[in-house]
Amino acid sequence: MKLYDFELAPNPRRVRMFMAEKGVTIPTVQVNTREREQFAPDFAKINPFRVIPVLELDDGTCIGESVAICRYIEVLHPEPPLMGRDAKEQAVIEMWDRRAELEGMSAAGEVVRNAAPMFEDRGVAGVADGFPQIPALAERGGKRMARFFDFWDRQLADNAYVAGPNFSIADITSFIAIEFVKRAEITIPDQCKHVARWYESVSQRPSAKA
Ligand SMILES: N[C@@H](CCC(=O)N[C@@H](CS)C(=O)NCC(=O)O)C(=O)O
Repeated sequence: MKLYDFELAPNPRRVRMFMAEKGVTIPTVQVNTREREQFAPDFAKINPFRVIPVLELDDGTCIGESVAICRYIEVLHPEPPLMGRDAKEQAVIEMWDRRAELEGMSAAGEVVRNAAPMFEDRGVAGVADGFPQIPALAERGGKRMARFFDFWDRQLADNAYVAGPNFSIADITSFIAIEFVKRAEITIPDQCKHVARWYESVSQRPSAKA
């Protein structure tokens, strides 16, 4: 089994953080997306969408998508549970994780991909060129992040963690979204005290360094 990874990329970091929480290690193959290694002809066989992370199993099956990889690891290593134990917990965690992905990661991606010079003509992950950056999308992404922080502050006012009393994959996705958007110098707004408290506690976890 091996994980196609890149230490500077946010989505692979989600998987590394998930593995670190579980004490799982998997050998990695570094795919330097800054050097465009995802566009090497052979990588299309690993992931035709040309994005990382990908988990390659010993039988050759390639699992793309961070959450699908985490799901696989969760089934093999159920402790500590990060995706819920029973039907209700699983549904609530998935709800918040999807929200973190759709409202947080995707808004952060909108900002970074449409503003950072390294993504010029590559406004969409996994495309080599021909997708110009749209500055208005970066601006709108910033507004979406403000909305994300506001919702998360309300959720974290009443909950220790994003999906309730226990740390879960929803905290990992939320944390990485905030880490990702820092590249565009967007940080937790001063008034979001609950997000700041939660972010500080997640930052202290050893897995935050994975
Ligand atoms: N939905 C995918 C997103 C994967 C993704 O966008 N990965 C980025 C790295 S964080 C990538 O490989 N980008 C390649 C590129 O920029 O062309 C997931 O959850 O794993």
